[in-house]
Amino acid sequence: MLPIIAALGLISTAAAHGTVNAIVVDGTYYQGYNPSYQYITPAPVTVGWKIPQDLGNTFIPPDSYGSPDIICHLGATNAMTAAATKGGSKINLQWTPWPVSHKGPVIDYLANCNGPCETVDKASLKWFKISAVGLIDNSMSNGYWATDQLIKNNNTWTVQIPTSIATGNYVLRHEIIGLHAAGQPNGAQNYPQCVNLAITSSGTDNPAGVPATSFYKATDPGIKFDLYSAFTSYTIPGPAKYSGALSVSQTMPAPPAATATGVYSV
Ligand SMILES: *[C@@H]1O[C@H](CO)[C@@H](O)[C@H](O)[C@H]1NC(C)=O
Ligand SMILES: [Cu+2]
Repeated sequence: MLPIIAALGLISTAAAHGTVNAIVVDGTYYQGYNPSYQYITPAPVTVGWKIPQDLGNTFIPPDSYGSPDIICHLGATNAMTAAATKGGSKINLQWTPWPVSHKGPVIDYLANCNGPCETVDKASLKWFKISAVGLIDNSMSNGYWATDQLIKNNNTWTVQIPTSIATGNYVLRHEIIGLHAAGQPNGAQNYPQCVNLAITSSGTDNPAGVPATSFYKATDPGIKFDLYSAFTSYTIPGPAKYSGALSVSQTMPAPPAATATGVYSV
């Protein structure tokens, strides 16, 4: 029996991180990507960027912040379709159960593909920040963080598409940074997840963005951060938020009203 328990222990440790399972756009459900889909023929068509190398359910550490892996996670390749959305749409991102220990900020960026996101070169994407929530208060030990709020709401985070941006095909880069080991050098754990959105909007802004490989440095105060120290504030890393960013209150999501057709569903 013991070896089996030990093996299970290893599996649950490896599975202790997470990925975005699905997104719900204005009530319509779209399956996300799962690394196991590489074994399915024909390959499932998802709005989530493909991360077949992420079978270990891992994270991107600070010494990879200059690598293309920070863009949309480990070895990510383009999603094969997009979810139709509008300026002002609310998007719920459903994570696999997030570990309570992995406290940290939840950050969202958009990048205009200036063409189809299904074929865009990810290195060419310039991102602008549309949402960033970090430490909310000190109501629990080691702080009450965006991740605690996400866990409370069925492991779901809601982001709203700015109404002021121009119509276009965009990639949404949604990210959790786990700070549970971030007091150590190279200890922060970034979990970026990307989905394609075809956004119809009455806005005209094309916010200037920056490549994801320039977002963070290992020494940023929000990256090298001791979660177990007596902190009272937290500085969210990365570029400043776009002026047209909308803030949305995080609530328990309603069940999806419909499932998207033409894309993979489990
Ligand atoms: C809660 O999350 C589970 C797992 O992701 C999902 O199947 C379920 O639909 C979610 N519930 C709501 C109300 O969104
Ligand atoms: Cu983990």
